[in-house]
Amino acid sequence: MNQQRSPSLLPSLRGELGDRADAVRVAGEPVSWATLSAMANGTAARLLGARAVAIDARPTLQTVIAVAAGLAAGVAVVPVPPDAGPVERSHIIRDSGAEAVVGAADWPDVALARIELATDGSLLAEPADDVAALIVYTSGTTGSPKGVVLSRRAVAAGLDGLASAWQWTADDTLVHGLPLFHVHGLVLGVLGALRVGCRLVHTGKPTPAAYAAAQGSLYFGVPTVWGRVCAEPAAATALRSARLLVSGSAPLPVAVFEQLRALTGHHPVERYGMTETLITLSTRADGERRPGWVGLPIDGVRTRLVGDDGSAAAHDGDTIGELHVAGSTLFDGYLGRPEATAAAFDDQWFRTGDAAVIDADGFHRIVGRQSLDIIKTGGFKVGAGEVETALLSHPSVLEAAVVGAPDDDLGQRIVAYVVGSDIDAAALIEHVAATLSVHKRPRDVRVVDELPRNAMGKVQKGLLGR
Ligand code: MCA
Ligand code: AMP
Repeated sequence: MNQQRSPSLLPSLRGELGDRADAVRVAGEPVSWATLSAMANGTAARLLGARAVAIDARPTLQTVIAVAAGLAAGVAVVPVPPDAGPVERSHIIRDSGAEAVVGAADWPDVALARIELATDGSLLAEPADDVAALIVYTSGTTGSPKGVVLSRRAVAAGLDGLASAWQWTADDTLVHGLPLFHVHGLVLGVLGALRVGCRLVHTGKPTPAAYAAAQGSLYFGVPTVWGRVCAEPAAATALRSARLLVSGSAPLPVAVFEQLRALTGHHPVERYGMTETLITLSTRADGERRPGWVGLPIDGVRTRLVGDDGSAAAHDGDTIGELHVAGSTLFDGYLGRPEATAAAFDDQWFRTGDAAVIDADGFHRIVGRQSLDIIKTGGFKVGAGEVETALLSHPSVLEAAVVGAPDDDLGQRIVAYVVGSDIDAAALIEHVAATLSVHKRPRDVRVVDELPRNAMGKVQKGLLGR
């Protein structure tokens, strides 16, 4: 399958697959490939030569056109979360070096040139493979989010590997409603459809009712979405006619896997990845789908398991090691942070920070994160450090420690332990939502007299009740 792929990143937008009416539909708004291509290329002509452009990544057709425009121009696209508060937004815009905003953006505090979407234009030359396609911001344990530079080559390789694993073809109709500022919703969920040449229905929000109504063949969701689908059996049973249900971005609880199987008749495919590596592991459409396991490396990816002492951990299904990945889907580095990039690699191997096991058949299971300071909530990665910094910027907070607590719906929910005076929990939650973004807000605030610290003064998060 790979050998037959076009050298273009998005053949559907270069007229290589003919045209398709209603090819892309976002929140009810349809567009054909020909119109999308004309608008994207017309807009691209206004971007040529820019280093990077920002996009207010709302779940709209305009976002898809703006992203396609950046790609057509060979200008790195920086998707900004639409709910980002001023601190997070200005960090992303400054750090990325974005020189303009493409399309509508309600950012009163941002002094960047605005580039309107064009209504028409002709095809520009295909940019080279090694040009950056996207700069996606991702949280670490401490500090502000880092810009992950993803090349066109990595995006193409990652999508081709998934097309092969999932038998994803132009005959599919892909349905999802995931955010357009992360790899899952944007790279897999939009660029994937445009590369494979299948129809895309983006439901605006990933609600069970919208998934049921869309009548797709291929569905993407994070575990929170799948848990909510199962909680509405009428919606779940409507997915029986689908071909493949895919889960990723966080561990799919075995109970949700079993409920999905019972209600939809499908064993969901589970896949694993990171912003930095794109998707590296997946169960396959034509292979075993084992609850709790994320399968095998996709084409072009290699993995290894490294024990605490740096030696290779056994592939016996039990021995836990840190998962390292290498191959064609990896990012180019963290923008402007050579030390952080160097620290993330051991030679060609990217250290994922995830603990995993591999069995004798090469099947992988993700056991958890190595750091307590990375929280996955609703499929969003949030660094404890950035939330603590936001909390400490509130005048009533003297000390703060943030942890992830198990949550049936979100996987983990953000819990903040704070020391201070006259603490109003609701106001603190709102403060984080407005400063960073809504999904980074704590769901619980617990006021304590002091934080547990070791002799060095470091907070012992393991001792904080969950
Ligand atoms: C609540 N709301 C607020 C506040 N509190 N608004 C302003 N201020 C507040 N303090 C509003 C929200 O805006 C929203 O409104 C509504 O309340 C619900 O918010 P919330 O409860 O936070 O959302 P949710 O319904 O619980 O969201 C669940 C979700 C979401 C839809 C599953 O977590 C989600 O979209 N997750 C996907 C994450 C993802 O794509 N991750 C990929 C990254 P309204 O509804 O009106 O807007 S990982 C990745 O890319 C790697 C490579 C991978 O492996 O895939
Ligand atoms: P992000 O940086 O937002 O791309 O999130 C990447 C992280 O999400 C990984 O390092 C894992 O911790 C987690 N993750 C993604 N997919 C899965 C999965 N299928 N199972 C368990 N964890 C996952």
